[in-house]
Amino acid sequence: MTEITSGATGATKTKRVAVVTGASSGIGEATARRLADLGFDVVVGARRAERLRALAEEIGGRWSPLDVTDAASVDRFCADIGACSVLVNNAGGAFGLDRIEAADEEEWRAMYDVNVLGTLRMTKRLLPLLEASGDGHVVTVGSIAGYEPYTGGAGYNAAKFAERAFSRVLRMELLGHPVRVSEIDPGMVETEFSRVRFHGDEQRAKALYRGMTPLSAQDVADCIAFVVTRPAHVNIDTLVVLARDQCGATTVHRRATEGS
Ligand code: 8X3
Repeated sequence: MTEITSGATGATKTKRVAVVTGASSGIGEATARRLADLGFDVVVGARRAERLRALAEEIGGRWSPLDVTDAASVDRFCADIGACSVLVNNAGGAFGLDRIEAADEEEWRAMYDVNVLGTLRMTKRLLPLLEASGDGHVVTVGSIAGYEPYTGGAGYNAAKFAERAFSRVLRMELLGHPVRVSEIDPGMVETEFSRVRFHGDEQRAKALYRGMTPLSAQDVADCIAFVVTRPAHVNIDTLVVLARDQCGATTVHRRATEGS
């Protein structure tokens, strides 16, 4: 537990510090809000400083610019934290949906960098603080894409499979240490995810959710909140969470919509 002084009266309260990456939108933002509601001292990181600043002000948290693909940025961000009980490795994403014959090596590299190496950089840097807290917790946001490959998904699939391997190895290596390791693996969530994947093509991103009800960022944040609020001896290893309309990476029930 971390002793910090907070509140208008300056009273000393015990708050656990939670770091959330990729917190400027989507699952990261929703998670930061949920954890702040639960009484965590939330530290948010992302590249978009203005959105981050507004979020931190709103939730009474701390913020600092963070690019998990840049080791120096990770160092700067982590140097200011002081203490950490929970790390939510949420920063990540998919770039493109090309078949292997047309794969763009730069996109593959970028996916590996943000999803896999970004998670490594943050976890490695914060592990001493997580251990020192006496009840640390690393929560990594993976994906159903880490279980089921799909056509056009190879680069993202590979990154998400790797992230799952990372969590599993970390759990083994930390056995006997006071740090839990959990992965939250969602299916379709309506966030900026698909717009980014399709390079800003709004129509293509929207079409993905046609006739079905995807998860919201809040739905996934609820799962993360559940995982980090279990008693210290309970480790939720893996939580796969899909919309009721989805039962596999590519198996989706769609209702007829106007014009379809
Ligand atoms: C996002 C899920 O199935 O669109 O991580 O790749 S999927």
